[in-house]
Amino acid sequence: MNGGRSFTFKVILVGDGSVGKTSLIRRFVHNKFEKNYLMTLGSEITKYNETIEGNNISLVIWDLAGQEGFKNIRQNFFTGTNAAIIVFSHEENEHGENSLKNVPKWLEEIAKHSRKIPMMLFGNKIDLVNIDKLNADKAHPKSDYNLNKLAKDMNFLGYYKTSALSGENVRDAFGELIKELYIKQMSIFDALRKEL
Ligand SMILES: Nc1nc2c(ncn2[C@@H]2O[C@H](COP(=O)(O)OP(=O)(O)O)[C@@H](O)[C@H]2O)c(=O)[nH]1
Ligand SMILES: [Mg+2]
Repeated sequence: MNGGRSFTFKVILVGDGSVGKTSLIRRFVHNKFEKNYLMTLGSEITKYNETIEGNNISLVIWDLAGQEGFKNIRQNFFTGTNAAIIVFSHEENEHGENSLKNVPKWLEEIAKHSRKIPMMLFGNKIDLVNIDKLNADKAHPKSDYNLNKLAKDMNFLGYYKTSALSGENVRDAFGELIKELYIKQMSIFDALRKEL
């Protein structure tokens, strides 16, 4: 019997400004997309609850709000986090390109501040690009081939192409992370139970 436990996981979203972190959280938690909203300074916290096999899973999702410079992020943003999502943008301009180039910097920042945690890579704003065209050229830095390889080399759990605007893959991508956190937690419980 595993029923009725409650687990709380802290998940952080990082990535350059404007890649769509806040929009992804809104899409996932409220199934909404808004073009304009007020940006606040600091970090914003959104709660999300789900039941798996009769167990209550609470995600506490931390979002950087308007202070995405690597150096500016305070320690308590990272402290105690159970998972991280690094977001870049697929938009085809300098901002989009830089957001991908900065992924290793975000990874370093996470490694510096927290222990080894599950991480996912989201390539957002997929609605703005022609994915078939990207994938037709395997050598393209943003082809599935190259980004899956990058995700593997950097020890991400996986790479997901998302759109907060259309909602494409958002539920699946967050769902995969929740499943991973849940399975990991349950295996710890099972190991402990065997010791008793
Ligand atoms: N086309 C498109 N625009 C998006 C998407 N996600 C976010 N945006 C827009 O990109 C801008 C920045 O989004 P925001 O969520 O504030 O990014 P953040 O700074 O990383 O939190 C806003 O104008 C959003 O409406 C997406 O998937 N597709
Ligand atoms: Mg934001």
